[in-house]
Amino acid sequence: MSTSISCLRLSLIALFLLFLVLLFHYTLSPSEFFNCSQSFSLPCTSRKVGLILRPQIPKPKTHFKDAAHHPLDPLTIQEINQVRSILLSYKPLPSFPAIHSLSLDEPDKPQVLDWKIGDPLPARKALVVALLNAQSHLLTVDLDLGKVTSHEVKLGSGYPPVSLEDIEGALRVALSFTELNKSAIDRGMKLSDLACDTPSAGWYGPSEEERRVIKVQCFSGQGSPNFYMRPIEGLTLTIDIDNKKVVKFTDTGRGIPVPKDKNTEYRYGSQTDPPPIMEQLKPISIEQPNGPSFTVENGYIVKWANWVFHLKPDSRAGMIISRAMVRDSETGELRSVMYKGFSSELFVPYMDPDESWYFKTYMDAGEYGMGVTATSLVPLNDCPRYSYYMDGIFVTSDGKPYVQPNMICIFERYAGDIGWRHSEGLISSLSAQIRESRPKITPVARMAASVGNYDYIFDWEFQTDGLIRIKIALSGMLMVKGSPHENINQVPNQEDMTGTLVSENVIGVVHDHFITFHLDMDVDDTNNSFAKVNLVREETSPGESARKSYLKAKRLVAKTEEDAQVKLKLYDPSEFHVINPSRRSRLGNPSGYKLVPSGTAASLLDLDDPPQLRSAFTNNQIWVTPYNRTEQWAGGLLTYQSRGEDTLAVWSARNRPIENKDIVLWYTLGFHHIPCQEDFPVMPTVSSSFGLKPVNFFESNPILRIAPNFEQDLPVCRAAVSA
Ligand SMILES: *[C@@H]1O[C@H](CO)[C@@H](O)[C@H](O)[C@H]1NC(C)=O
Ligand SMILES: *[C@@H]1O[C@H](CO)[C@@H](O)[C@H](O)[C@H]1NC(C)=O
Ligand SMILES: *[C@@H]1O[C@H](CO)[C@@H](O)[C@H](O)[C@H]1NC(C)=O
Ligand SMILES: *[C@@H]1O[C@H](CO)[C@@H](O)[C@H](O)[C@H]1NC(C)=O
Ligand SMILES: [Cu+2]
Repeated sequence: MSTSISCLRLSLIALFLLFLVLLFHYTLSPSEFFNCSQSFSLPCTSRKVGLILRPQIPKPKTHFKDAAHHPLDPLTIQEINQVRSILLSYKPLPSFPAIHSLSLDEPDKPQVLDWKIGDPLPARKALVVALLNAQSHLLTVDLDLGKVTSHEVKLGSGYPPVSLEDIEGALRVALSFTELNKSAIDRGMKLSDLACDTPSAGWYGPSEEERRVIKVQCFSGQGSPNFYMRPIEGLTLTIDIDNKKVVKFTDTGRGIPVPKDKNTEYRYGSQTDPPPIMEQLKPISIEQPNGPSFTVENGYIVKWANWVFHLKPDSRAGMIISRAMVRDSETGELRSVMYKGFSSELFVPYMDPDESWYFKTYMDAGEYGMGVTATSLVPLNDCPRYSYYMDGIFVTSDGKPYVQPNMICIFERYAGDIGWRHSEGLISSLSAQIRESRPKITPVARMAASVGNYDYIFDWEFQTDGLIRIKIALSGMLMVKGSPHENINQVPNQEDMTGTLVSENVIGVVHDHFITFHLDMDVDDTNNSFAKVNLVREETSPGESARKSYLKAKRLVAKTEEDAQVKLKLYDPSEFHVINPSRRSRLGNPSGYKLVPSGTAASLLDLDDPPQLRSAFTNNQIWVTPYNRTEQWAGGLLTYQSRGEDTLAVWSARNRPIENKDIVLWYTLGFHHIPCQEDFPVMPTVSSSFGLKPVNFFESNPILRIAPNFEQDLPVCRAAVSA
């Protein structure tokens, strides 16, 4: 939601970066899995095998010797260093630019598709987005040739994501600005009491063009780490990032008290109030005495049951899933489902036109980066025992690599759910009672980005029946507004507020979250079509039937991009299939995967509102474009202060043919958020998910013959009374 890094967090991050130079890595190797009990008739106690009481401490591992094994593997530390040295001696740049993004320039799709294990890797290339003298440079560095092979100065609107240096610089400018000091003192605070964050400025017309600007807003950082609940309302600085100057200072809201720190603490170890009045839970965890069933090979290839996919961290998207393939359980054939899937952009507009609020219309991936803000996951709480942790390798603005440890976790989920079931026996004519049921066990790849106050948890989950579920959960802190009111009976117009009073003097402002996914589906091959299967009501003629009406499924294959711009409608429903017209089942149905939407909030802003122009990719929930390797980021490559010239909506307006072509499906999952008191001082997670589900892809239920769970197969692990 908001995106901001406090002074506090900054110093933490600085410390963190120092740490990262040490290049620690944590993994869990198979040898570390303790055998629960070899003969499953015995319960496994900690006395017997030491399983329970052994803390799971991930082991540090260096990445210095990492090498790429797959065409899509992210750049290694050595490769990043090599890019840096090539750029250092690259003459056309008068000095070393600020690196805002440096990542693998993926080989062309046909090269990746043709590549087989054992083949030499296609040329390793880096795509660098850099800033020099306030101009964006796009450079391709070929590591095999050892040189820059393309160099473009980007004119037009938009800048790359802000760097940590930009944020630090802006905060330094703000904190040395005398007016801010004066405002703090006038409010009875010291400058050193403040925690400030740096919301992106959006784009609101000519006064903010031709220079990179960022806002600075401050909170009370005293007495509680949860400064987000303690805004100094109405105090906003606009900073010119490159010229390091305050270009605007507004200080309204002197009459609004800074909310108190009472009840804002959220750390377990710092609670002074008694624990909640509820029965305590007994210990619960799932046991995997033989370790999990997935493997991670060569760093980034995940294999589990019938699935194989490439999973990698990305500074901007967070996680990227590539080459997702499912094995046909009948034929053994490994079949392509999706070439690439990732969260391409987020849009988080706040609904308050006030001077200190109108600009809060974040595009978190392009303005900050979902990967760089995804810090280490917490074992046993963010991810269960037996998780495998993957590190991100990213780049600082001076072009040096650093490691984001434990950024992604992979684990198997068994939440007691059912994979399929049926029972018979109520009708006496059947001789035997039948009760057939299968457990649903899935692998999950997870990361959690803390973009300032808000936390976004992304899960990619794969099922044996071929379904892929993508889940987003929101947590963290609300972005709140200071208010003179302590109770709604003091509010003049309490039925018509821009938010909810969530604590004394604290309003949780209404806002939306939209997460737009790039889903390059390759169902069985690259050439696919998009079909809307529309449910339409048919009326019977008089006397024809006892029924007056029924539904028919009418299939419409989209010819061009416009046919595939979809606004979801409850009373005019459709299914959305990506089909391969040349691959047919034995019954003649085209092989397909359908998008199963949910969490269907749509943006209600005026289409000409500047934030909506920039985030026009949320004008529809579904779009389909022909594959184009440069069209990856729904809000444009250069999103910061963009004016909406390079969005998915602009690309789609070309109305290119999309039938029986390599196509990309785009889906936006939305949330409206009207805050409530339970969201204070930290929000319990709210989640929503969508599915990619096989339709006529398999000949029949692909998990018909999998075995059920039997008591004797499942060990029971008991915590010992004493170790
Ligand atoms: C677990 O059991 C396997 C197979 O019986 C054995 O090879 C392995 O050494 C055991 N591991 C531990 C940690 O006891
Ligand atoms: C803020 O103002 C106070 C009072 O004028 C002064 O003592 C202090 O040095 C100032 N701090 C900064 C960082 O300018
Ligand atoms: C995909 O279709 C195009 C024509 O639209 C054709 O030229 C191409 O060979 C097809 N590719 C595959 C892999 O079938
Ligand atoms: C690919 O996308 C870029 C950016 O939208 C565009 O300039 C280019 O014309 C596109 N190429 C094709 C073949 O559509
Ligand atoms: Cu929210």
